[in-house]
Formats: sequence, structure tokens, C-alpha cells
Amino acid sequence: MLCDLCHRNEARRHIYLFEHGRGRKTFHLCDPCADAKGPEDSRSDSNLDLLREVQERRHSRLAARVNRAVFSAPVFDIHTHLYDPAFGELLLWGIDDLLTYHYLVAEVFRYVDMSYEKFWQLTKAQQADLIWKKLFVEHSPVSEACRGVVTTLQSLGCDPKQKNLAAIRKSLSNWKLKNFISHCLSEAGVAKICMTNSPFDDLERPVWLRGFKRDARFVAALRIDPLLLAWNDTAPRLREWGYEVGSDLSPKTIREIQRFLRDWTRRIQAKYLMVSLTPQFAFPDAGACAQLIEKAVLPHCREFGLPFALMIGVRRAQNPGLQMAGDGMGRCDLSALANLCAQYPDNKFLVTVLARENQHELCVLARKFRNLHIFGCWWFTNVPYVVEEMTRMRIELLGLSVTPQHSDARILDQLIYKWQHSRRIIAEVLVEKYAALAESGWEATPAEIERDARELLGGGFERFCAQ
Ligand code: FIX
Ligand code: ZN
Repeated sequence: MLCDLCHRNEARRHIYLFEHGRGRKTFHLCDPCADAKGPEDSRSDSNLDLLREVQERRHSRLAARVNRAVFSAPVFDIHTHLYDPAFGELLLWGIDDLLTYHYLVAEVFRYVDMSYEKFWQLTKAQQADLIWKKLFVEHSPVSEACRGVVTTLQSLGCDPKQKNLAAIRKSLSNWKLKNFISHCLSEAGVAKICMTNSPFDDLERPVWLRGFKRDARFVAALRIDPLLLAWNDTAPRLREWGYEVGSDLSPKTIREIQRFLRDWTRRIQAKYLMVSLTPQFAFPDAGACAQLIEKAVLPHCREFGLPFALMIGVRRAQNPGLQMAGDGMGRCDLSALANLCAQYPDNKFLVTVLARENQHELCVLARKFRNLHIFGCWWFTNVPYVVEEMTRMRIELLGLSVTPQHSDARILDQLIYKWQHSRRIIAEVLVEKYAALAESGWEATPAEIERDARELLGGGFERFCAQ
């Protein structure tokens, strides 16, 4: 055992101290440290000072160890809106895309009275100029989305404080996409990325149908919102593509929907199927969404052994003028999810919910149902204050059997800040947990800490998918 103070020499002196209200503490010193700092009287004040010093050193060693483990564990980013580079312009990257992220569009309208129509008529570069001026020059960029831009620029070697967007554009203009992808992934420590792949997207579908050589870092997830949320509009499209569906959900229609799901699951090699749902989502229910889930989606997921991801709580187009920035949120009734988990134990559910008020109940549900894996601090919950609270609550209730974060990145560059910020909070919470554990008499070894970090950053998700 190494000396608690210098952490270099073998500890040969074991000192006990009774700390009022906190039980007996033991610490271990080598001969030179004990001679220099060791107690003469086990109840003296200097003894308490020594205990504090030992505890501080233990804590900073633990923090360094945990940070190393969390920052070096490879991430499997299980939900993003990024694309394999074969999709060309669908993969967004670069400073103007970074600044026109819909989180920042929502924020700029807090400071301008320009009409929405006028804003949308501006070019992307003009929108970026306005956002830069209002959110970074005229105000300090303290919001999480703004700070994200600062972290990213800093890590790309630009000084964001120079406040000169033209100079920033110039200094980033030499990047080539191929190198930039590798650079962002490596800066973020991301090994794999789940895309969001919609057969209903007219720009995306032809690329899949043509076929292309896959980049192994980009994993597909089959997104089926139009199928579940707008059946009346989607049925004619399926017919157009050769699937013999009626408008009703007859057994033949269901078989054809399953053929569609099978074709696309195979075509894109989907890791899971996914949908985002309103706060009103109910299950069981007579509406098309619940009927389609029950009759088509869940049997399909069982057949392929794939999880079904539900992202619950979004109110689309709460303010339509803001376009994508106009989506809102609401609390949902999680008994729908409880019913799904209980009635379909052979299905696996990956779930994130948008309302802070739903997070505790979601954790408790995951304690009841092992076919439920919780992931991410989604969208409006992805702010440090809430991320910290959710991460702590999840680990306290579920141990390491959660995936605390996904990036939801829409612009490649965002991987850098989203993972830097998230890892910092995950590490902070883990330090607190391991310190408390050590205080109770269990000191996690470096190997155990590394194992746990890998589990949280993607290992647990992979295991859940493989079950
Ligand atoms: O439904 C989703 O996948 C959401 O994440 C998006 O629709 C949303 O616009 C977003 O980017 C949130 O971070
Ligand atoms: Zn998303």
C-alpha cells in the first residue's frame, strides 16, 4: 500500500483517528512522511490537520483518475442528426451552420424584433452574422448553446474573444471535410455515431436506394415518425413505393408495413428503430400511432432483436414562425411507457424524456423493467444544471445501467463541445460517488473506474442492444 501523502513510498505506519460523527478513519504513511508530519498524540489538532491533508490528497488523486477515465473512454454517441459523408450536404459542418443551430436561432429572437419572415429570407451567412452580433458581441455568451460555440472555436484553435466573425471564418476555411470529420471525432473522443435515418426524407432516401460504401463510424437508426404520427399522409407514399397498404390497418396493411420496415432495416442495417412523441402519447390506445406500434413495430423489433427508441415530450411547432426552433415541450404520462414495458417483455425500449418533471419517474420505471434503457439529457434538459441533477439521480437509482448522454449534434463541430461539457459533468458526479463509496469503505481501483466509464459512455448501450 502506498503512502497516503506522498503516494510514492510503501506505507508502514497505520494511524487511526476517531472523527466525531463520522466514525474511525485510518490512514497510512511511509516512514519519512510519518516522521515529518505524523501525530505525536492521536487526539491533537495537528492530527486533524493531517487527516484533512490526507483526505484532500486522496480526493485530488481520485478526481484525476476519474477524469482520465471519463475523458479517455471512447464514446458511442447513440443519437445525433449527423450523416455519413456519403450523404453530401446533409452532413452539416462549419462556422455558419454552427451559428445557425436552431438552439441559437431561438435565443437570438430574445434580442431582435425583426420579423420571422425577414430572418428566414436572409442567407445562412447573414443569419450567422446577426446571431454572432446579438449573442456574442452585444451580450456575453453565457447560455449553454452559446458557450458550446466558444468551447468549439477554442478547441479548433480560434480565439473566440477576438469577436471578429470574418477572421474566424477565414481561419477555419482551410479544413477539408474528410480531415475535419476525423479531427472532430478525435477531439470529442467519439468512436461511433448513430445517425437519424428517415426513409421519408426526400434528400436522404435516394442515397440509400443508390447505395454507397459505408463509413464504419456512422451507424444507422431507422426513424419512423411519419409512419406513426401521420399515417393518413404516409399510406399513399408507401403505396407509391410498391407496398400494398390500405388506409385502414387491416392484417394485409400491417403485413405490408412490416415488409417496408424489414426492407429498410436491412438496407440501412439499423441499430434500432426510433420515434419522437408528443406529451400526449398514450398506450394502449385506439389511435393509429399506438395501433401501429403494437401491430407492426414491436413484432418487427422482436423479429430483428432491435430496440425501439422512444423520445417523449416534444410539442412540435409550438411557435411555427421559428421553424425548427419553434418546437416546445411538455410533461408526459409515463404510464404509457410502463404499459409497453410490462406488456412486451421481449421488446427492448431505449427511452429519453424531455420534461425535467418526468425524470425521476422514468428512473423508477427502469428499476422495474430491465427491458428499459434510459439515455441522454435531451434538448432542453441538456443544460449543465439539469444534466448534473439527472446524472446524479440516475446513477443513484440505477447504478451504471444507463447511458447518461447522447449529443443530438446536428452540426459535426458540435461533437467537440457537447462531449467536452457532458464528460466534465459525468466525471464530477462519478468523483462524488466514488468518494462517498470510499468513505463507506470501498475504494474503487483505477481499472474498475475505467471499466465503469466505458460502460456509461457506450458499453452499456451496446450490451443492451446485444441482449
Ligand atoms: O426529435 C429529435 O430527434 C430531436 O432531437 C430534434 O427534433 C430536435 O430538433 C433537436 O435537435 C434536439 O436537440
Ligand atoms: Zn434528435
